[in-house]
Amino acid sequence: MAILEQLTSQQAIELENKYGAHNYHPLPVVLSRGEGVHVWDVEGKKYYDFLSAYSAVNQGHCHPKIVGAMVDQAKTLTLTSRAFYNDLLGRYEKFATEFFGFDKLLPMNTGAEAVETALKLCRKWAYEKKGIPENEAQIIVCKNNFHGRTTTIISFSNDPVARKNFGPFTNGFIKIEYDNLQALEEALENNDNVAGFMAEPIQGEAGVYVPSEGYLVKAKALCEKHNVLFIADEVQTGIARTGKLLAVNHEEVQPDILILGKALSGGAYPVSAVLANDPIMEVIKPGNHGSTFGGNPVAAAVAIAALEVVRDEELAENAEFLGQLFRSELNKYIAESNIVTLVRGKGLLNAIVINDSEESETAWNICLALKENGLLAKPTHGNIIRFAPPLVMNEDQLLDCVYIITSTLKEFEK
Ligand code: IF1
Repeated sequence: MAILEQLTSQQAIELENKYGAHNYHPLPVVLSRGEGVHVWDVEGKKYYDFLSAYSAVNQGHCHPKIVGAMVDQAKTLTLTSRAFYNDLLGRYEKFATEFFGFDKLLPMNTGAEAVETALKLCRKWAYEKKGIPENEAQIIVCKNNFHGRTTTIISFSNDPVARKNFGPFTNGFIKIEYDNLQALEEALENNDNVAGFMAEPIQGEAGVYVPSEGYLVKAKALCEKHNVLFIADEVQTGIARTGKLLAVNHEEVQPDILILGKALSGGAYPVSAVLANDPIMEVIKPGNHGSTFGGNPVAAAVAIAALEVVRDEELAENAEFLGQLFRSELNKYIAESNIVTLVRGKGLLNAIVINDSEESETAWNICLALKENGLLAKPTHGNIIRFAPPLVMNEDQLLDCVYIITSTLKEFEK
């Protein structure tokens, strides 16, 4: 511990470089503490966090209620496996199913695991309820999707960096254009073996791409017409991030299968879940699926606390209000800017597009300058910068951040 406390940023970075696999290219900042909307580096410099661990820390860093629930439960019982019952899981399942309006919940740990779970559930439903011939089920997905890193999930990614030399891949996926109802209709009409349609309500990794109004509700209606399950991956968009509890709530759509992760624990612990109603979830029987850690008592206690914070602190309403303010303030700047072409997003999931090529270093350099000025954000695709602060931010802090962002961008105006 003493050695760790004395580490400089440079030393910490060198350790990761030497002993860790190089599967990330982080911004050169080494964080050692977080509280609410702020994080501090090992030298003690304070930053606004405008990534929130990719929307996992919606409730703010080290929220006392969430950490308190975690610590209390960690001192009492951490893991039983599902070979035995524990006294927290059922309570959590009741709370979360009522919170989101589904009959049942299947607990997992990471987002990718929950996506895998949803795909397995969808296929099994298709064979046992819809009557698709064995091994023929197809699931429709969208171009430029991001659903995680497992072999099956990257099988239907179109990001060459995420896929290259990881084959052979899993079959059974049909890829269509996102935000294109005609493409969905054609895919549904041309194939009797479609089990599900899976989409992100806003494409995150693609660059915070918000679909046209009505897309989700019409996609759901098309799925219903063809007896196909509508699977919403709300791992990133869910839990108040976009200004509603779920991003599908903007169009009052109830997915057949809902996938949650990240902020389900407020970023304190890996907690993910798949929710569905009985006619779907009942196809899963003992031995079909599971996880050693999924549904453990610490996860259950943390998730209940994390959802209570979202409800009690009205984080969806705050995200909606601050999101409007953020975009309108940035739009005032963009009207006179040569370096930023637009801001888009919903609630506090937003991105700006930099007026430069996708291959340019400009967005990365802007993020380095933002870091110097006390705000942490990360480019998504080359020239796009995502802005997703914790939802516990207040109006003064948001305006302070708008000032940091616009004054930093001005340094880059040609
Ligand atoms: C990384 C993006 C965010 C997700 C959706 C499932 C998962 C994710 C919609 C898997 C994860 C993360 C993981 C992260 C980068 C990232 C991301 F930039 F790729 F788009 F959040 F903004 N579904 N998204 O967004 O969840 O297994 O990671 O818990 O480092 O790969 P996971």
